[in-house]
Amino acid sequence: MFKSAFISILGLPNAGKSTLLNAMLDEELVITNKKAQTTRHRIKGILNAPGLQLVFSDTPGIINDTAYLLQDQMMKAVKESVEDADVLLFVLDVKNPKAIEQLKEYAKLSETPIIVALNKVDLSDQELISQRITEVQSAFNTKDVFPVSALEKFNLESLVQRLEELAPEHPPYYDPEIISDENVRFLVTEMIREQMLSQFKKEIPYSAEVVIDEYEESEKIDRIRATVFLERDSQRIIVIGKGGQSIKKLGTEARKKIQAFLKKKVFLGLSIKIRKNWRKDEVQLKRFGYIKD
Ligand SMILES: Nc1nc2c(ncn2[C@@H]2O[C@H](COP(=O)(O)OP(=O)(O)OP(=O)(O)O)[C@@H](O)[C@H]2O)c(=O)[nH]1
Ligand SMILES: [Mg+2]
Repeated sequence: MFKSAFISILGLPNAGKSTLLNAMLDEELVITNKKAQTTRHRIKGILNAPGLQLVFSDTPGIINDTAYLLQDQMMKAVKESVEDADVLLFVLDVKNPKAIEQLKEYAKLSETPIIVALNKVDLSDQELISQRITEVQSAFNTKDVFPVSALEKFNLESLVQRLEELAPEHPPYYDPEIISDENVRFLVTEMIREQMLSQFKKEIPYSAEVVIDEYEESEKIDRIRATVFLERDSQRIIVIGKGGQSIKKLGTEARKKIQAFLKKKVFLGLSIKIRKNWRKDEVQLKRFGYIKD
């Protein structure tokens, strides 16, 4: 008997959804960062075990007041992932009391079973954790609340075990050898964006989108050329930095990540282009893949 399930991971920005997915998969598949709204797309990550396949969807953090079309599209991706899930996995930062109210709206959208990961317990104490468990159980009408630390990989086994119990009998949906159906090009753009998030302040990472122009694979080395799109000329000056130092660091650090992921040598060439206000521009968002025809 084989079990397979689609599980959508939902939560507010910065709750630790992507960190939790990586921890369950034991892979650095999706990017994570201390800045909110790191994840922009729904991204699948697949956990394969004997007799079991759990197909997780990592999703962008839920925001109520969207400020531009990109965020509207991000919330659309969240709603879609609710519709086709067998189980909803809510991730709540144990220290954020507002999360429960905001997530209740999403719980109402479907009849799908909900299980809750109360994350970042490493930063909390037993009293707060117990209090939160009671609140969450009653808010979502579920007994399945798991205090976890995605960062320290604490208590993840019992969470996965419960997901296995809830999974319907079904043959695997994907080849059990793969951990994602995302193509390598997309994952590479994400790794470049992750370095932008770590390296640059304020608006710059939010104004950045990365596109692969050329990807030439060979036995020993992959040669990749990518463009970083920004919104303003002033941002270009910062990203390039004095004597090109900043863009050099961006390229070097991103290349290290990509090499570690691909387990292969990589050449990475970066250039910069400006697309004014692309986050509000429907045509650009279509080109960048946020709006599907
Ligand atoms: N201390 C602690 N930090 C955590 C834990 N889980 C995640 N974090 C940190 O919280 C920050 C946000 O983590 P992400 O996984 O990017 O959060 P997310 O929910 O995917 O965020 P968005 O994609 O922006 O919605 C990162 O700095 C993580 O290292 C945890 O269990 N404990
Ligand atoms: Mg994320």
